[in-house]
Amino acid sequence: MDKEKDKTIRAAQDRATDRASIETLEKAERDCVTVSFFRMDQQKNQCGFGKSGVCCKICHMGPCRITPKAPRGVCGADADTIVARNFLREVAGGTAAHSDHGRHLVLLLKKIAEGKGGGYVIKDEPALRRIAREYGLETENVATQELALQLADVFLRDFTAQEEHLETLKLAPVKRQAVWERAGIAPEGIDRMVVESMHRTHMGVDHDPHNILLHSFRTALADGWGGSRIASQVSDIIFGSPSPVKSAANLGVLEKNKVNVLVHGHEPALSEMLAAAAGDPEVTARAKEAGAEGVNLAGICCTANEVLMRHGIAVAGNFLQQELAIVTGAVEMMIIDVQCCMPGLPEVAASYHTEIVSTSDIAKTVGAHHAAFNPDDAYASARDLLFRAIANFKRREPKKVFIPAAQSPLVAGFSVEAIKYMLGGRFRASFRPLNDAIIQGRIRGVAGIVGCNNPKQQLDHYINILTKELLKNNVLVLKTGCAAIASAKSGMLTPEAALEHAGAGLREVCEAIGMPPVLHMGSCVDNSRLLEAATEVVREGGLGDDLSDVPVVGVAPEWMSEKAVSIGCYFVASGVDVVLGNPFYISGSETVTNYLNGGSAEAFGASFHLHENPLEAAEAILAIIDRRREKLGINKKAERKLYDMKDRRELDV
Ligand code: SF4
Ligand code: MSK
Repeated sequence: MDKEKDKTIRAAQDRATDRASIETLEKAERDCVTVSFFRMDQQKNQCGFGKSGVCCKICHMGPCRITPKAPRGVCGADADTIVARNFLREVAGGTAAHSDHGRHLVLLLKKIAEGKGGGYVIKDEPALRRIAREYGLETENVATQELALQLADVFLRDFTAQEEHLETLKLAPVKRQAVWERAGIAPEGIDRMVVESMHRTHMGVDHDPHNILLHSFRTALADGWGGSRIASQVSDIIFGSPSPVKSAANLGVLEKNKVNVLVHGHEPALSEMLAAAAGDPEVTARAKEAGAEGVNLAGICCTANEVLMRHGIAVAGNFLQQELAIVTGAVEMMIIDVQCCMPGLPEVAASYHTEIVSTSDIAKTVGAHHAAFNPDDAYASARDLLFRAIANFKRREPKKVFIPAAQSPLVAGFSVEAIKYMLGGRFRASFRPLNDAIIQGRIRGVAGIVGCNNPKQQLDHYINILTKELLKNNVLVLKTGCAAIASAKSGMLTPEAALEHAGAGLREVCEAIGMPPVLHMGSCVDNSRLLEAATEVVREGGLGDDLSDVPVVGVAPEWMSEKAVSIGCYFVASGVDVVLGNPFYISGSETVTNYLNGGSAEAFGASFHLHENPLEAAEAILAIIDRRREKLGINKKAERKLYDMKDRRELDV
């Protein structure tokens, strides 16, 4: 594309914020390689009907587009029905993705329990027993394998239940469970919710926008409290519960003298084995024979978050950096599993020596080498992939290599258990100190900032501006997914960041505990950990008895995927307001827009709020937090006074 001729084409600095991305974007331009940022330009003037949600192609009398002159589709559906149906289909897509990920892990847990787990074992037995107790299973004198089998069966029933509500819903505050019952949105089996979504949105079925939207929330609950929660819990049982770990993030973690292998996607099963195999002496020896110093394993997107949280493996980048990593010319292999792996990867890789390897039979990519991952012999599969990457090292072309220097140190690994331990120590592990800090006003509230990047926005810009503004205002920030990686790249995931960016109260808490003011809680499915943390706050007491009471807000600043739509919906249905940095495709229906952006508060105590400017978003978030504090009667400035001897005498103590 000719920048001189087309003034709408943005410079690299306008597309990204971090040095590494800017430098590799410039290299992509020099190398004449097309990445998502440039394809975004090619897609300019995106369809207005699609953006407003009024395009329907659910049946073959259509596609129909609603306009003032044609206010109904061929079947008679109006904008409200069409927009609501499209929205529900997005939620169903997101729920299906998270939950199928969870299902794969439950099936692996079952195999381990039956003694057929290949190289996998239960790494975190205390987590198994704790979680089993949460679901009411008897754990005393029950052998590990037996308990794992029973728990796997509980989880599998949550997928297949036809008439019973999800067991996992019982982990929510009792008052919230009653809200769901009252609204008629307590979900039955996860699979049933997704199937019912597809049924209801088939031509000629559910046409009432409110009824459709209620099912959107019901389906999303089957994700957040069901499939995603199960995925996080089973990952902890099999691979170990995360605890604080140091590492680094950004493209600078690639190493010039090593065979660079990137894991990308979401499912941790293979990447866990790759993490183990990367340290195998035979692998290192093979790398040395090939002229490298060893193998450097790093990650992209949420597979990165999974191996970061549990092993401290470095993160090469977030969603929009997946192609930029290849543009460095220094990646021997990118191993992809499911979700968020761009189909454009092989085309970018064709300009370099990188091999893209797909590993899941449900996620093949044209132009990638497919090496189906065999969980029965996972370690061998992992080693074979590393050997293949090593063999590719000789094809690296030094003149095409440019590894940006930028990388930032980070601390990640904040599971709910780890936060409890951090706050209270081994013998008093609890959320009490956090609740007290919120009640006293040292921490004004909590924001969960989650989600992706989107080339419609400048990479990481909104996320980082918003995060800094919230920290300045004493808001503790919890993060997952690519938003967490954005913070990692900008150096916000270190305890030192508190000294620089946090307001006085938050800084005091962070310094006392030695924690970063931004806590990385994991991957996209780990958004369920945010709900778990909020539930712990409710249980601890003093901040209301429902999630809609707690001064907490969810934010999806640069989101792009259907999973984010589902996440937003399960936050709102759980009583947590959600601020979006870019809009849903709903503007074509006032009914749908009004319900999602306000009306839902009547039933759930929370709704969506659209703010495309990060500073306006910060203001809105603080206003929501303050409203909740006001309701709790704790919205007073903390009076903190250090007493001198005169004061003490006056107090007569
Ligand atoms: Fe058109 Fe109705 Fe068919 Fe949709 S379902 S494509 S609005 S006729
Ligand atoms: S990877 S869903 S781009 S957060 Fe979970 Fe990142 Fe969004 Fe994918």
